[in-house]
Amino acid sequence: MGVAHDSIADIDPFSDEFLRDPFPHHAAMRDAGPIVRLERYGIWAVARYDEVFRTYTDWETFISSAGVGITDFRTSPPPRPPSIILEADPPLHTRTHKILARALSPAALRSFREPFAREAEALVDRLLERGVVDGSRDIAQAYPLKVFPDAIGLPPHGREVLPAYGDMVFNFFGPHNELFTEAMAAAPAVSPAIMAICERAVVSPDGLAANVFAAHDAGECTYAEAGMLVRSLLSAGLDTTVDSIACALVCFARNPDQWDLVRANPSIARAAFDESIRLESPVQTFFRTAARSAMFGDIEVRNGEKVLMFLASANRDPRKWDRPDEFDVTRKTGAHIGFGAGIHRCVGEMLSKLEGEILFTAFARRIARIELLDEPTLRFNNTLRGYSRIPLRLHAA
Ligand code: OVV
Repeated sequence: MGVAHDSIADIDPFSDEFLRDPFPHHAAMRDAGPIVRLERYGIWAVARYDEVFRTYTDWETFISSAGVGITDFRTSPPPRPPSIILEADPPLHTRTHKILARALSPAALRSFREPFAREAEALVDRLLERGVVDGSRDIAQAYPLKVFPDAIGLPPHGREVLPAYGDMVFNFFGPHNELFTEAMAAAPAVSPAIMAICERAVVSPDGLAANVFAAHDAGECTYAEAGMLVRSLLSAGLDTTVDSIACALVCFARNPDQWDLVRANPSIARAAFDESIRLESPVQTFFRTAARSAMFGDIEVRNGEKVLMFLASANRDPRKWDRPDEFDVTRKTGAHIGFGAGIHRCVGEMLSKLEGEILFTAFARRIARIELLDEPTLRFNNTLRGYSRIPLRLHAA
């Protein structure tokens, strides 16, 4: 499984060659030590489960306020105002996280079960009528692009910029390569359009955005901060879920025995969705910046240095997982790091899982087989793993 590298130091985790099949490269980095130096970018990288977990949870040493991409905000200012939750440390992070955690609480999400299920049933009707579909466009994009902006309470107009915005945000965390440049070309058109739909006047009074603006009414943040937090929902919540659903479809198609288990017991649809997130890690990486010296074995990371965390590699570390490369819908996935860990663990996790659960429960009841008609096409991104095309034939149950 391992690939030979003349030198681990030469690895470029943002190259097409790496992104096409990152997993053997992850194994090589894990085997090389608890932390490795990637000379091309002058950064450190952690690829083992324990070290990714440590870097995530020791937020006082490994800070987010200098950016969670390769760029250090302290020396090179970001192209968009920093996120006040993702790119923030306590005490600011503590305050903003509380606001979004409440806006997205299980109680707040409960009311979405019914509309999400209705959309899932209607989608399955349309899919089965056609039989042959593109799982990327017709399922992975179509479903979240409808239910997520509805849940936020976005107006119907303006939503079309959301995919290009996500592409921009997640490519931005990487180096200034072609992926970065191409995605950023959309910024002048997309960024103002995004800001325009983060205004209280345009969102519905009963969506998740309204919950965030209610925190402003309660004196917990300024109006501008509430708008910034709505922007965070739009940045973080759509592409990630699109790619999660795409990855799950590919897992189910490649492992029909596992899909049969879900069909036999649709109540495991949510767990199966989570296992596909462990295996594929739609969010592959994030960076931290050392705010003080830290030791990994006998290697010192110095104040100011960037550390790249390979979530995807932690999720397949054989030091942590039994049969790590196998898709097993009965696996206990609770410890996976696909949603992060510690104070920066995904605040929208429950919303994402609700979308996956409801969509794949509807699939499990009505679709006997998810057949891959041809190799799916990966969509390269500096942070995300997803697919631009998944040719499928869906067989009715
Ligand atoms: C987790 C995440 C990803 C991308 C953007 C943001 C958060 C944000 O807060 O803007």
